[in-house]
Amino acid sequence: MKKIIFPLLIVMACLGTSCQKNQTNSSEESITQKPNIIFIYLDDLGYGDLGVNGAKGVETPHFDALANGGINFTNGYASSATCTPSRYAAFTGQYPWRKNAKILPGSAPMLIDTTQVTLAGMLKESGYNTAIIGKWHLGLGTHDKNWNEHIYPNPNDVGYHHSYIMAATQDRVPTVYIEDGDVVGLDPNDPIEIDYDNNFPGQTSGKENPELTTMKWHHGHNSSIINGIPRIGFMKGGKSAIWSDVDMADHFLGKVKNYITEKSKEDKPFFLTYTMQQPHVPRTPHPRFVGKSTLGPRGDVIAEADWCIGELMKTIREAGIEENTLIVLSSDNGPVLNDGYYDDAVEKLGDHDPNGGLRGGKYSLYDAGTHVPFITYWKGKIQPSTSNALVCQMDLFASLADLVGSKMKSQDSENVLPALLGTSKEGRSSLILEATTRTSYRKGDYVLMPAYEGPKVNTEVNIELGNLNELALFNLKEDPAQTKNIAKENPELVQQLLKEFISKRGK
Ligand code: NG6
Ligand code: CA
Repeated sequence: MKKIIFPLLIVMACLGTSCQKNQTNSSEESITQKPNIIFIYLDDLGYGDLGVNGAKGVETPHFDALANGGINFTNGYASSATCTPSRYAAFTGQYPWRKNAKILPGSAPMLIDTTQVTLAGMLKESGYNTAIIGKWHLGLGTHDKNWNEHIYPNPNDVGYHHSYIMAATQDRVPTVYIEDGDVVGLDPNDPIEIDYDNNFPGQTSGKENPELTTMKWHHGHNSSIINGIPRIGFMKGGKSAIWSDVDMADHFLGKVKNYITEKSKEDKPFFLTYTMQQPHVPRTPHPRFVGKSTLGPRGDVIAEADWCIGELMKTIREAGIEENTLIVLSSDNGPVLNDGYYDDAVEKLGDHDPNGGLRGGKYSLYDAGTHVPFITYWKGKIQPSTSNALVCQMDLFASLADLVGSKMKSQDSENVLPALLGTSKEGRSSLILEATTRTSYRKGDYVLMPAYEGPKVNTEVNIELGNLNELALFNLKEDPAQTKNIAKENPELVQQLLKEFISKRGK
């Protein structure tokens, strides 16, 4: 891979005040400048949820434009079938099971150690402005943090210059935005208190006061009621800081647009992590998106997310940086329909298949748990194509390090930059995948799934978990729906894969 250089000439050319600093003025510049990088990370978006991957009942023209104008990966993976572990891997380049990463409550302390290498930190050290806007869900501060004071550590202590986030998920307290470690809009006379075990005396809850809710809980989600929505965890106070659910997409998008517009004027390139909340529960489309799909709120928030991506692209074009910006888009885990609220996701599904033909879903060790939309886009640099290269979000660290000429390394991240830029169809040769602490081993077209105890189906969400009675081998190319266990016919291959898996997994 040719190293990207930043010639003195361009640096000098950009020293003049009238220079549009970060813009691409010539094709020569576009290959010599370090590009801006935007990582768009959806929450629970399935492989089949995009028009380009076969979605029905929801149109996704802006997602599709990125996929059709860039590379649409048919073997793109999150490291895990749930959020916190996948984000941990994507942001650090390390397998999440090394850290025992699991879905965190909103009160959890920061999972990433401040001494750890991170993707954002590597890019910061390589001269980038770095920011995260959207969902975090990797813990904040310490165990005994006080939400009414500056929270340390926060994303700014693990590589980001700027952060504007929600702490965990839209369904978890605290339901407030946090900017650079401080709750936004907090009235000191109405302090926030958070408890994940016990309610505060005199406060209502979804469990005891279902009549006060405007969105009904199906399982879990019966603690504090905020904006009519019963949440996970109890929260008291902080009224002036509480977010508006239906405005969340616009709110984060506004921050994203401002960031892009401002930073595109600076000498430095920027790395923006835009972690969108859709289509995770509670699905609260802005009223102008209600009914945009035939799928109910789940489809409507996908349409809303699609519109946001269109707005982001418009902002990039207006800033004149489209040819100098690499966009990577993916999702933190596979899809789920009923994830705890009655919101018609099941009833209005019609013939839409969020899994895109894959088996399982969120929480599952089957393929749909981790096999997600994965797109790279860079106008003028990436030739439109589809790629079956095996790539994982965890590989962003090593790949982008190569792109920007950084020598930093992270334990499990592999350099798949040629695949991400489309100059090669080769990705990684193998990958360990994780679902709620269980792991499987992907190698080439095969996946080896060990036997695990536990329920076959999570009946609340109606997803097959991939707890098999006996070890299984599937050929995902020939059998993407994992219907035929071919372990018995391939004893040597099984032995070989098992050996590799055990040596890499360490058990
Ligand atoms: C589960 C929640 C689910 C969702 C998930 C996290 C219940 C019963 N279910 O525990 O609704 O919030 O955690 O999703 O509480 S993730 O995409 O952030 O991993
Ligand atoms: Ca998720």
